Formats: sequence, C-alpha cells, structure tokens
Amino acid sequence: MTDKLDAAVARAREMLADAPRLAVLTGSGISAESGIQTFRGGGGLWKGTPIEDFATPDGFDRDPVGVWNWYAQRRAELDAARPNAAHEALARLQRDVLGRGGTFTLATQNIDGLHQAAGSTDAIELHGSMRSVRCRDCEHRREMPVEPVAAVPTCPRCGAAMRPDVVWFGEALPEAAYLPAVEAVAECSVLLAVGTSATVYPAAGLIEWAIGSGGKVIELNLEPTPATRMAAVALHGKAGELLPRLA
Ligand code: BJW
Ligand code: ZN
Repeated sequence: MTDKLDAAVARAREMLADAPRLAVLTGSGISAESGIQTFRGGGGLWKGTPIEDFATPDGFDRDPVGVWNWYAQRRAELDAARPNAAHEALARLQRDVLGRGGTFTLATQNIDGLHQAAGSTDAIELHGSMRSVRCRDCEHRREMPVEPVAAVPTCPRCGAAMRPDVVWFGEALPEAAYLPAVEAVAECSVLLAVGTSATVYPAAGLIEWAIGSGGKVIELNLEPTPATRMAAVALHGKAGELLPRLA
C-alpha cells in the first residue's frame, strides 16, 4: 500500500463519514472478484463480437437463440457466484448511513443481483436483471431459465418472443429506475462510483449530474476512467480490498 493510496483512502473515509446524503453507482468491476466477467477489456465478447454490436434489439433479431443462450450461460454461472467483500462493505455502509439519519441510494448497472444478495436494500437496477425474462410485446415476465434453448421461448399470454429482462443499447432505461437515480445524484453530497468504466450513458452521466448539482465524487477503479478527472478523490485498486477500508 503506497502512502499516496493511504492518504486517498483517509480522505475518502472522511468524506463518507461527513456525508449526509450518499449515492453510489456501481459497474461490473465490483463483481469481478466474484468471478463475473467485466464487459470491456477482454469481457463483453460473444462469438468475438463486442457487446455494443449484439446487446441490441437488432442483435437479438439477427441471432435470437445465440443471444438468449449467452444470457442463459451467464445466468447459470451466477448460481456459483457469491457477493464479495466490496458488495458486503456497501451493504454495511448503507446500514451505517441510514442508522445516523442520512440518506443512501445505490444504483447499479449490474444485472447480477449480488448487491441484494449481500444485504443491500432498495438497490436500483438501471440495466435490468438477469433473474427474469420478459415478453417483447406485452411485458409479461417470468423467471430466467438457466438451460440453453434450441428455440427462443414464447410468451404464454400473447405468443411473442420472450427476451432477457435487461436494457440493451438503443433502449431507454426503465423510468422507475432512472428517475430515482437522477434524483439521488442531484441531491447527494457525495457520489461513490465503483468499478465502472464510466463510458455507457445515461448511467455514466449520473456522475456528471452529481458534480453539476454540487456533489463530490469518489471514484474507485483498477485504473483511470473518464470520471477520474472529475473526482475529488480517485482510488486505484481492487474494490474488494479498498471498499472495506472505506466502510
Ligand atoms: C475494477 C475491478 C475491481 C475491473 N475493482 N474496479 C455516443 C455518446 C454517448 C452515448 C451514446 C453514443 N452512442 C450511443 C450512445 C448511447 C449508448 C452508449 O452509451 N454507448 C456508449 C458505448 C458510447 N447508450 C445506450 O444505448 C443506452 N440507452 C440509451 O441511450 O437510450 C436512449 C433512448 C432514450 C429514449 C428512448 C429510446 C432510447 C442503454 C445502455 C445499455 C447498456 N447495456 C449493457 C448490457 C446490459 C445487459 C448485460 O449485462 O448484458 O450494460 S452494456 C454493458 O455496459 C452493461 C453494463 O452495465 C454497461 C457498463 O459497463 P461497466 O459496468 O462500466 O463495465 P466495464 O466492463 O465497461 O468496466 C468495468 C470497470 O471495472 C473497468 O473500468 C475496470 O477497470 C474496473 N474493474 N475489476 C475495481 N476488482
Ligand atoms: Zn406477451
């Protein structure tokens, strides 16, 4: 541990201890130490295709079974995944902040449910969830099966194709998730951004929103991102090692 990192950890701890209104934005990096692949830098590839090309409604139209089975495989891998020390630290932080009368909002871009498994309550899922699938036409939902399929299952209500209950490129985020996240960052005193490349909008825009509304940003990531220059404190290291030191 370097002196510089120690100093940044101490500064972040002070900011968190004093923050009456805390917002947290997480990305796939927080689940990396639970064995879940990140999207960029090696992850996010399916048959050699970058996620920006197939995690779209068009990508699903081109190869519905292939895309469906990519999610079924990730859903199956989730059964073996456990929350790590970073997820647990955020659940603790939520209890501490609420216990001292502050406000706490956790918005995640992840679809893996590991924050909830660690004990975080009211986590906002900006990009949907891997636990369910939904009808393309009537929004009927059911649990996501883990077995691969030979043909995409159809909706028991209307017969249209079922699809993963996630947000693909070109699709709007669910209002019920996005609006409370915007409200929380607009009102926060501190936003803690963990394990996100801060490149996918509108989620990445929440960081700019927080700063534009007078909030301060603490970033925790393995490496610098576009958010680093906006951060009051940037911590470079593993979330599972650094977050427990903050909370
Ligand atoms: C660690 C670590 C450890 C590793 N510890 N750290 C040009 C400019 C601006 C926007 C656009 C544009 N062109 C197109 C757009 C819009 C587009 C977009 O942002 N594209 C960008 C790529 C440019 N956005 C959209 O299309 C969004 N919708 C939209 O804009 O709608 C408009 C609309 C309005 C009204 C009507 C209709 C439409 C939707 C975006 C949906 C993104 N969906 C995905 C897939 C979800 C399902 C799934 O999981 O399969 O969400 S894509 C993928 O990226 C996933 C993630 O949530 C998201 C973000 O990735 P994340 O989490 O940041 O992961 P990585 O891999 O990028 O980064 C991991 C980080 O962790 C790294 O930095 C590591 O260093 C770090 N790390 N280990 C700490 N141990
Ligand atoms: Zn239907």
